[in-house]
Amino acid sequence: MIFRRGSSSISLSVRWVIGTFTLVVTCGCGQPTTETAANRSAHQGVPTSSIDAAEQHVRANTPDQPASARMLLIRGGTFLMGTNDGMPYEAPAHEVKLESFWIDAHEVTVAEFAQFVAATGFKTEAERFGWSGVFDMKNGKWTRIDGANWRAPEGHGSQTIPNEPVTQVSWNDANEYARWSGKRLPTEAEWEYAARGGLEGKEYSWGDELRPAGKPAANWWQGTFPERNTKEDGFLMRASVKSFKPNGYGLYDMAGNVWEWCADWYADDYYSQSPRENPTGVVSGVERVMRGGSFLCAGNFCTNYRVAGRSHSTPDTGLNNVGFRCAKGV
Ligand SMILES: [Ca+2]
Ligand SMILES: [Ca+2]
Repeated sequence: MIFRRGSSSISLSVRWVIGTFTLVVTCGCGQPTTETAANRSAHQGVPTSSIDAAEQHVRANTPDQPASARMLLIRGGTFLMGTNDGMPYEAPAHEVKLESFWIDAHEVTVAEFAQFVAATGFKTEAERFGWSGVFDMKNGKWTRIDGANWRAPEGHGSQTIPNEPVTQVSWNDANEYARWSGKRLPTEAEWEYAARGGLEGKEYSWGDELRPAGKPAANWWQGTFPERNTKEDGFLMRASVKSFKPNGYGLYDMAGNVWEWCADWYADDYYSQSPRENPTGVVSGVERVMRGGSFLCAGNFCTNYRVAGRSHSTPDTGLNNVGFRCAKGV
């Protein structure tokens, strides 16, 4: 299925990637998809002192952070990235060594993104295009919806709550937020290292059991996708951040809730060629990495709430199940 985004030639293609339902939105209208002069101007002079102050309350790799802590320090180390027991593009499992870095304890929320917009006047790509991709729960397919954007992720009349993860933000939009807040997007390797939470070779960010103690430990799709969602975890769609227990590093929703953009360009075969130390993805590409799965990931379908799960989409894609969190060097 292909649509075209923009006045006459914008493309939104829906396609199946083995085991993964990926909606790819490609801007074909010639509009700039990177930072505009107006946005650059809007970012000048924005203080980052609030971010610095928040970090002072943060301790390293402990799960008992106060609610006000925004970033956690992940101490560098070596880990086994990927898996040999999953999809071909998740292999080979390979050793990666990372420097220490900071990462947001939870997905960027609607309230946090609203602060960015209020300070800068930023317009997301979905707002500029006038539409975005929404998963039609009734018909079980991705659909172009006019008026869908971060304020109304499912289109006109839909709503958000302040503490849910912001969605309908493209990779380009996420980068603008990160730059404004004095942060950056995490690399894919940083994201997976953080998601594993200090565990080695586990299937999920909390261990090997999908339902530890008999209950879902994250916001994913229970039931048969896309026909039936039993809502065993309590949520049909997005959940407020911190609705489930954090992983061993104190990070919330590293599995499910919403997909999270990473800095890297995506390549199926990257793991067979990536450097051992601080990998940052292939040099160029057409799609950016997304990690963690979302409320749409189901056991009968993609299981991308697994810690090794990977997906990807073009940098101007906006969807109602894709958000992000930020990272920062030490
Ligand atoms: Ca759910
Ligand atoms: Ca997530």
